[in-house]
Amino acid sequence: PTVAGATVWLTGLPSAGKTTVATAVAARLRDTGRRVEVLDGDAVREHLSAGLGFSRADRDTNVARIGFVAELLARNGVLVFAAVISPYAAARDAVRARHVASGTPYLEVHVATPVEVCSVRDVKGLYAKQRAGEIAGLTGVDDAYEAPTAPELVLRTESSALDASVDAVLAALSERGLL
Ligand code: GGZ
Repeated sequence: PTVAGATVWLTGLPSAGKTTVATAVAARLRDTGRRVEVLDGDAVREHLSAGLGFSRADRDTNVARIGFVAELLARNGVLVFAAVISPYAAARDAVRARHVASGTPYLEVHVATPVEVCSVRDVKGLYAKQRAGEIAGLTGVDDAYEAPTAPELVLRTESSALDASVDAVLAALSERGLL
């Protein structure tokens, strides 16, 4: 039988650590010979979602597109790590429903780094730009973030090391027989 794929959907604020965790988990799994793909919101916005902005409608479209691709890959044996802010619960739930409909394993991971920590990390300088009035509608500051209510896993990156977060994701997959 073909190996089971899965989608691991990492949601959280800008600079929460979604991409860092996704990339690190993917690297570990590639070393074991698994087929792995990372779908990063920021990268997808240069290609599949080029031209989309940060209105609710555009964010929902972006999330739906990434969810569509993730399900295709996961259904075909790939372990997919989607690192996407995905601020709206309804859009995330639709992605989950698409996976459930095809019997494709789906894990939602809330990268729950508080905004106070994210804004100090400020990897891309967005929080500083928002404070300076150069951008508006920054998720978690002056735009919505609807935290997941029933994620399979919550990561507290402000108090645990990257390795511990990676191990937690791997354990969640392993518990479900997906590794
Ligand atoms: C949120 C923004 C914004 C605003 C630009 N709000 O950390 P980054 O910088 O490199 O990646 C973020 C990316 C968000 O893309 P997503 O596809 O993950 O978002 S969503 O799920 O909401 O569609 C961030 C950058 O775009 N960025 N302006 N106002 N993030």
